[in-house]
Amino acid sequence: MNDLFSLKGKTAWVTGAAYGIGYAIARAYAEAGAKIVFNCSRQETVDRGLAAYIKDGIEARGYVCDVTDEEAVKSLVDRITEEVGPVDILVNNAGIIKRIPMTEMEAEDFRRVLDVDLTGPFIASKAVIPSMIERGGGKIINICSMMSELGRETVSAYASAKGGLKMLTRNIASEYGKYNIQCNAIGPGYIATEQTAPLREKQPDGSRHPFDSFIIAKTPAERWGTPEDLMGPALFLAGSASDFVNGHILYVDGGILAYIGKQP
Ligand code: NAP
Ligand code: GCO
Repeated sequence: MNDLFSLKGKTAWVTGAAYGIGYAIARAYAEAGAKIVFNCSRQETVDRGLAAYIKDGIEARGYVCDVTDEEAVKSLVDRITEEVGPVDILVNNAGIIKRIPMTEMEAEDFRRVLDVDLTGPFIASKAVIPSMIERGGGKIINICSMMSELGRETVSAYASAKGGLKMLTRNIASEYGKYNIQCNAIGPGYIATEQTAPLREKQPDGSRHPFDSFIIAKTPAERWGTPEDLMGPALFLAGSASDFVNGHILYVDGGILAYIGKQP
């Protein structure tokens, strides 16, 4: 049974895994025996991530590479293959959000969010699938969102991207399942990371941010998630335990999507 969750001998590439959700997922994979590689668009973030991995006793390789740059991603995959080994597990975690009311949002900003959060996973997946086919299979895990299912004010670009990522997940599963490639997604709820820090900032009087209180009322677990809450689900989708799971969006949200919300 332990082999169902073992990643011994596997190479896992987690995009954007310098901290936050990606880092927690990479840590879970390392503890399950995988070799870890990650990339960020900035050297300082890669350096920050490498320092964290070293502190946690994890051997990881970090590379500067913007997931929206197809030539750079292709070169990165060649470099990973040469320096570490062919990618067995890809986690499309790198992502950005811009919280702007839609009618005030520049088209360029909308396009950038779509480019990072949707085209990036397309580019990275396209870069690793041929080698996975040659080697008899692989795992692709996309990091979706509550916004793959729900909208809210100011996140039109992000919701459009994450909704699209849900369907890209299903399409990769459909197109490449016959090659023993499983493509699934994790849909985290509201997780306490740098990306959501603005939504949790204490008010000047020390009270909770209104959005913080809102999420607590919308979550049956009555708490924000932590990156560590995603480690088990991510490990399940990366190992042989999920070999017959394909095109699935696994929501890890404390019950938000099941719940109408607490009466104010
Ligand atoms: P985060 O703390 O903002 O970290 C994002 C990471 O992605 C950083 O390492 C960043 O490094 C990297 N990145 C951003 N743009 C990139 C690019 N173009 N190329 C390569 N790397 C890039 O994010 P997080 O909260 O951990 O979220 C990780 C993923 O989970 C995202 O896809 C997010 O949409 C999703 N998610 C988050 C939550 C949540 O509540 N936090 C919930 C659901 C889904 P650089 O800036 O140096 O590139
Ligand atoms: C927001 C948040 C969310 C979370 C996450 C929820 O502004 O609503 O940033 O989008 O990041 O995606 O699942």
